Amino acid sequence: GDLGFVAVGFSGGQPKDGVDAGPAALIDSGLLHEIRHELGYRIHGDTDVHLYRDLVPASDPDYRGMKNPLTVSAVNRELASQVYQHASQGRLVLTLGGDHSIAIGTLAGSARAARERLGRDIAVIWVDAHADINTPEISDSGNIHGMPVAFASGLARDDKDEYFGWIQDDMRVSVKKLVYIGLRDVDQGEKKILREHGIKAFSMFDVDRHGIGRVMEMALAHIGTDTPIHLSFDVDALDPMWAPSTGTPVRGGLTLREGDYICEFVHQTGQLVAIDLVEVNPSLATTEAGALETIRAGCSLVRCALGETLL
Ligand code: DIR
Ligand code: MN
Ligand code: MN
Ligand code: MN
Repeated sequence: GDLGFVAVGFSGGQPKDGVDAGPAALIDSGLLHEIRHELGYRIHGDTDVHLYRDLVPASDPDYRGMKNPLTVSAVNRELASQVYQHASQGRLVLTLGGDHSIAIGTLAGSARAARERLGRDIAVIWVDAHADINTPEISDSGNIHGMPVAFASGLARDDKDEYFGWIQDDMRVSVKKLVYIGLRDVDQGEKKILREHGIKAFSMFDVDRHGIGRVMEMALAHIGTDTPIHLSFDVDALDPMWAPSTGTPVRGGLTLREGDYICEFVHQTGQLVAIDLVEVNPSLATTEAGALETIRAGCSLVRCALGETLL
């Protein structure tokens, strides 16, 4: 198959340094080599990590409580067009982050391309300990990596282009076709949004109750079997036992095997159009081994989403 590749070394959606080095760490551990030579994909797009330094303004004051709003908006606007270009050529798009704010751009690009090319709305499977659906007004932190689903779906909007006003109707995703898996640290205001919009969410309680196999069947039943799927995977969905080197680890998460299963299952639908793998921060583990484990876990998730472990 043809794979569109984008590596985004970006950390402006949250306060901790180091997540910008995530893509390089994943690439250095051999991920692209495996994708090319073991999985047999043709990789398109440049395999350098994009830092988008030229897009960072001299001054970027808080706006509506958001931190680094001009920077995050500008980087995502550029990223949306890169993802769109890959997707509109029929490539499966793999984006390596970076913090999760980059999903504003990846979702915008893949939503627009799917509408244009396939005449379809994309479904989003968001695998995360967190819901990332804060609007600027309800966010406690002001960190935009806690807001991407709100902007991508239009629950949060701004009419100024430089503050995400560039997100047009055909770039938006519907909360009706959104499914969460792995949630266990959701803010009060976010819970209210999930409830009021009837958003489908499988928390760790549901994973324990039904098992990951049944959860994936229910997730697919919700979005429908013939819908293009964008998988956005925050590595902090995994238990810190498997992925300690991430900005906001939360105990009681998915096992590596459950994470891999989600990716395998989504691959097997044949409907996967885009994958994001985000929040790998190699500098946060307390031990070198912790960083390596997290990178290994991230590579495993990507390989599973690309079909490696299926016979
Ligand atoms: C929190 C944390 N809900 C926030 N979000 C994180 O800042 O909005 N997302 N860590 O991955
Ligand atoms: Mn998270
Ligand atoms: Mn909070
Ligand atoms: Mn996230």
